Amino acid sequence: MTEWTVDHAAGVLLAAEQERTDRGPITDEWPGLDLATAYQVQRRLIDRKIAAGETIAGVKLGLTSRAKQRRMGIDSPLTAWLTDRMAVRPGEFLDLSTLIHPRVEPEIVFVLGQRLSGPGVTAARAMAAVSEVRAGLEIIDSRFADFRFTLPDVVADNASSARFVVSSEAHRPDGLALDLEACDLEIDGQVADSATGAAVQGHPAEALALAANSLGERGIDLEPGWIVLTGGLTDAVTLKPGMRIVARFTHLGSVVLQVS
Ligand code: OOG
Ligand code: MG
Repeated sequence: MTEWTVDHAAGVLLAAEQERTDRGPITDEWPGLDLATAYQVQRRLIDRKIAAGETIAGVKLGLTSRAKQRRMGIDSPLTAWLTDRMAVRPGEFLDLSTLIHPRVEPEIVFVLGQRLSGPGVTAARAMAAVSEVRAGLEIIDSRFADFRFTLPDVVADNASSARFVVSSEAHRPDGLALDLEACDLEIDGQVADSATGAAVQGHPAEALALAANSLGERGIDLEPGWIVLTGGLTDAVTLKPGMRIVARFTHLGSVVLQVS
């Protein structure tokens, strides 16, 4: 019998990512995996990536919209880590053979100009720390078969993080009504889904505050220069070879991903 530990779980998830194989939920084999331990697994996994030369690019929120919560059957938002190795330039081709079963989702992205230390961060304070707002696409790739997982599983798996694209166009936050900001998700020229920023916790600034507060409880600050992905606005779409995906926003501009 396997002795499940934080270290073992991190190793299992890293191996699945490297070998591009999916597996059953960890909680099937380790029912004792609770949320706090799952965040330790997530941290261990990132520490191993850092030891292997990756650097932290920022953080992401997951399951902040009803569309995502409904689809995944989990109604609590979570946080996870982004590294430099996950960044894909806008318009760059994504090679599907490097991933397991990737899906894409449009997101509103913040770049931080100031440190944010929770708990106690309000949406207004969070927004004041933002230097830029950008359009984004996140490519998620659960290490669990069929994206079937419980909350501790998906937390341990760094919230299915795989790749992300951030628009080169940047906007100052003042004057933007991000709850009203609309986004069409276009697949090969057809609008597949659409939403407004209000889909994410009522306002993306609430999602940023949530990240600052939940990381703050674990003694982690959000650092200047970090990117924050505020969570999928719509349900995610499965990527297929040759697809061209555009997240087209009303004021933030567009961001494109090409699949090879
Ligand atoms: C979990 C990751 C969720 C989001 O933006 O809601 C996420 C998943 O759906 O596999 O990235
Ligand atoms: Mg996401």
